[in-house]
Amino acid sequence: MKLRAALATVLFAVAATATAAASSPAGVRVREAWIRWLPADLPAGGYIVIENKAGTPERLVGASSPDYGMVMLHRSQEVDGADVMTAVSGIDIPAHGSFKLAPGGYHLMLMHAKRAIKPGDKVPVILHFAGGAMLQVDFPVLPANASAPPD
Ligand SMILES: [Cu+2]
Repeated sequence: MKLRAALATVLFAVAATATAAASSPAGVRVREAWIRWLPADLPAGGYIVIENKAGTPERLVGASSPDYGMVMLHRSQEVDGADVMTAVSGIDIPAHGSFKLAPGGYHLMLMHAKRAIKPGDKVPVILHFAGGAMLQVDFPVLPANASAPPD
């Protein structure tokens, strides 16, 4: 048990070092990040507005979090009255533009929580961009009935 905990600490330290070494994407700003918490270990949705102040497009190609075993890029669509989610390989943020991940549309799907996460927590999420740039953002965790970003 002790060895296992020590190993986990070492692995986390390695991951943290790798994140710190990666450059963040020039011109990218984020706001209105939040996670909608759901009970019973259900996957949680992550939402955020990504702004691109640069003159070249950016592409979000993935995300990860030390608090979740897996984070995917998803798109929700209504098909025949049912909410259907599909995985997407990337999300384009146009030059001098922005992209909003929001309920009912594109979102981060956070799965396999590694600790008991509850409303009021903050979850660090690392956004991965094409070309290898990364950006860590703290996502506040809101209750299941929340629909707006905290402000
Ligand atoms: Cu989803």
